[in-house]
Amino acid sequence: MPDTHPPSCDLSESPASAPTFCGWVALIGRPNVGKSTLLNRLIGTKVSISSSKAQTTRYRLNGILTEGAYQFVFVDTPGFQIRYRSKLNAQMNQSVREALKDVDCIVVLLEAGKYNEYDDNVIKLLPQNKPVIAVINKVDVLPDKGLVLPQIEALSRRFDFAAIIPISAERDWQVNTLKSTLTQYLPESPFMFEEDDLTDRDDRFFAAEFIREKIFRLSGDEVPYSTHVVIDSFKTEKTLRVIEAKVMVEREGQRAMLLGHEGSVMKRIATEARQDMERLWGCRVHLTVRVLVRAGWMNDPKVLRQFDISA
Ligand SMILES: Nc1nc2c(ncn2[C@@H]2O[C@H](COP(=O)(O)OP(=O)(O)OP(=O)(O)O)[C@@H](O)[C@H]2O)c(=O)[nH]1
Ligand SMILES: [Mg+2]
Repeated sequence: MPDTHPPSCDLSESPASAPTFCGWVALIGRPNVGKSTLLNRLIGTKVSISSSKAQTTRYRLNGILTEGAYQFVFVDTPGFQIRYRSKLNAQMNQSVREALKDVDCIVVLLEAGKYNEYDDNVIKLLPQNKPVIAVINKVDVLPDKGLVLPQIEALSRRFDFAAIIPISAERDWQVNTLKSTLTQYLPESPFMFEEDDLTDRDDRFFAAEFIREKIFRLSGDEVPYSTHVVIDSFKTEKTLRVIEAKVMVEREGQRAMLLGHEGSVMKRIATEARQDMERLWGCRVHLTVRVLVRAGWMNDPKVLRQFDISA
């Protein structure tokens, strides 16, 4: 049989296609403004951990969204603050500064009805040579959305923002407006990731992060800041993942608090973390978590390196 396909139908050749746009967008702001909640909302899946406690995010995390001709790579960053100083905090701030260097556009998050010195320090970090969009998040907490207008007015005097957009990440209000505003700042470029990629992090990272999120959500005010999660073993079987993790704490008292009465707190942490992993991966997970005391890990550079805290 002669080949009757015209040359233009040869699928091995890449067709002359419409242009694509792909770029990096950093999400920055003081602790607790809703950066990670917004990242999850933008990409439509929970990849970044969030809690009502400040400084939940410790590591940069890229969340990828591909829609039509556009691919956004959102960079979630730790909350920027300079009041509490430890080596860990210094590393977290450094990762915010680094994130600003290589992106095409910056989204700085603020909170509706609030503005303080922490926000001021973030605005001081902003470069003049990149588009910066101010997002006023948590507008749902205002008794009347119109109350955000004076804040928009005041913000526009602090910095030359490309746009100022009020949103509610939690209620999914105006997040699409933000997304379509951002499309104009993505440069024309081939996609850098596969169209169905959600993040650049691997499954071990999410296992550790989901445990850390539950520690932030379910244990007392101080304990989460003294903990670090390490994945000791991660095995993938057909429909099951078997994960062994340990949580480092600074003191024996913190270990007792994390375990709770007859291990009840730790049990809940492990159960909820496992459920999140099962949702993300769509398979069963068997998770065991130990709690160990390792005094001084937060300020010991050797230990920080060993734990790959800046990864
Ligand atoms: N009411 C309301 N709460 C929100 C909204 N977005 C986020 N939050 C809450 O704000 C808290 C902090 O959210 P995160 O997403 O962890 O904030 P973050 O900026 O990533 O915080 P760090 O990682 O600690 O810097 C959580 O309790 C969220 O549920 C919103 O639109 N409205
Ligand atoms: Mg966060």
